[in-house]
Amino acid sequence: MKIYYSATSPYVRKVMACAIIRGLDGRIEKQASNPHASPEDLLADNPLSKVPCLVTDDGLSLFGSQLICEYLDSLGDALPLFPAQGAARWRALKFQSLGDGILDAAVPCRGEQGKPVEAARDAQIARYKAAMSRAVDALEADPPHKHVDIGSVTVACALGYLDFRFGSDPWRAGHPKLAAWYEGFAQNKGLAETAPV
Ligand SMILES: N[C@@H](CCC(=O)N[C@@H](CS)C(=O)NCC(=O)O)C(=O)O
Repeated sequence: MKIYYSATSPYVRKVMACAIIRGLDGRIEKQASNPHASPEDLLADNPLSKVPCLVTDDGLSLFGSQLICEYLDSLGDALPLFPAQGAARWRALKFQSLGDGILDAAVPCRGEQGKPVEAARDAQIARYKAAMSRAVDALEADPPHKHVDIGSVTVACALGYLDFRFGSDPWRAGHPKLAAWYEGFAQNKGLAETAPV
């Protein structure tokens, strides 16, 4: 396995801590990467240009520390870090969300603090839009299935949010397969009843 790695990323740290705890770190090759420079190799595996990104021995690229940690939990026979069920599972996942939530605020906050005000705002908006655009391109190349699972539901919610908040910058142009998938999938009761207004 290979991980796109930044020594100061707390999300990378979380993944590597889990790998070490479960005795898997020896199976992971570290590739130093600066996600803010959007290097081609990282973009090829993660259109969001973020680290950590893990490429499995099967060639599957996984990004988002929660997903990567869950994948690592499926390997080997050490005790799992994701309790299988019951109160222990929900308590562990709740704390994972809380810890990640702190980082989701702290990491961009730290990044913005070092920049001049206007330049920081414009550069950050451009960067966010580029990540959204690459992610929509990736979904057009490989749209979700009609099957309802946590992945297709999350993608539909994300596209609905783009309609809701970025309607003047429509994502459907140039993405006909994804648009067709979304039109059908958005009819699902759970999506229809939760559409933002
Ligand atoms: N939700 C992601 C967040 C990853 C993340 O934001 N990583 C930072 C490094 S600490 C990054 O790659 N930033 C680049 C960017 O936001 O453009 C995770 O849990 O892995």
